[in-house]
Amino acid sequence: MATESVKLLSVRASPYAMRAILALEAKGVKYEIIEEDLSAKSQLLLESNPVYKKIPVLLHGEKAIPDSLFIVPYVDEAWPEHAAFFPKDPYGRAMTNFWGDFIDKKIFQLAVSTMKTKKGDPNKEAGVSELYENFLTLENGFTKLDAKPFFNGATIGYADICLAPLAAWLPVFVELAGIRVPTAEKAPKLHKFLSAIREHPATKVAFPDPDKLLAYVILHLKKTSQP
Ligand SMILES: N[C@@H](CCC(=O)N[C@@H](CS)C(=O)NCC(=O)O)C(=O)O
Repeated sequence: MATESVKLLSVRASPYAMRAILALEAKGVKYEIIEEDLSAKSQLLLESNPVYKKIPVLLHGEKAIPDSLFIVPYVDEAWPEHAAFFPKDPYGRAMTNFWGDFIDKKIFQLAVSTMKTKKGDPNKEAGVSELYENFLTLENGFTKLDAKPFFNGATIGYADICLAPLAAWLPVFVELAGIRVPTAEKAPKLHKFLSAIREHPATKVAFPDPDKLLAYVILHLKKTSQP
C-alpha cells in the first residue's frame, strides 16, 4: 500500500501542515504538495475533510487522512521500514501520546489564541503567563521521557513532530503574541530540542523562510480580524 500516490493538501505557513511534511520527510516518502487557498477552499479539500474542512489532509491512493495528529501516526504505520515515531512499550507509547496532546493543546492552540487576542485584553497577558508555565511543564516532560535530544531519542518521533513547528513559529509568537520562553538555564532541554530540530534536514523542507512566515501571518490576521 505504501506504493500508492501520496499528496498533501497544505498551506505553507501552517504549523499543522509542517508536522505532516516532517513526518513524510523523516520516513523518506515521495509526495506532492497541493497548496490550498483557505479563502477559496478547493472541492478536493471539502470532499477529503468534510467534517472540519481544514488542512492538512494526506491523500494516500484513495484514502484521505485529515488532521496532523492522525496523519503523523498514519505515516508511521504505513511506512514501518523507517525509524519508528513511537516507542514499542505501552507506557512509552502512552506518554508520547500524552505529551503530543499537551503540546498541541497547551502550546500551539494556546499560543495561536493568545496571538489572536487583541492587545490590552487581559486574556492576552493571561495566555502569555500560562504559556510560560506550560514551557516549564514541558521541560519536565523532556526530563521524564529522558529526551536526548528528542522525546523519541536520537531520531524524531510523534511528540517531537508535534512540537517541531514551534522552532519556525517562535519568532511569530514572540512578535505578535509577546510570548515569553524560559531561558536556557531554566529550560535547557527545550532549548536543546529547538537547536537540534533547526538542524534536522527535514525542517529545511518543512519550514518556510522566517521573514516570509511573519509577513504571511500579519497579512492573514489583518484579513481575518473583526472590524
Ligand atoms: N487539529 C488540526 C488543525 C488544523 C488547522 O487548524 N488548520 C487550519 C490552517 S493552520 C485550517 O485549515 N483552517 C481553515 C479553517 O479553519 O477554515 C491539525 O492538527 O491538523
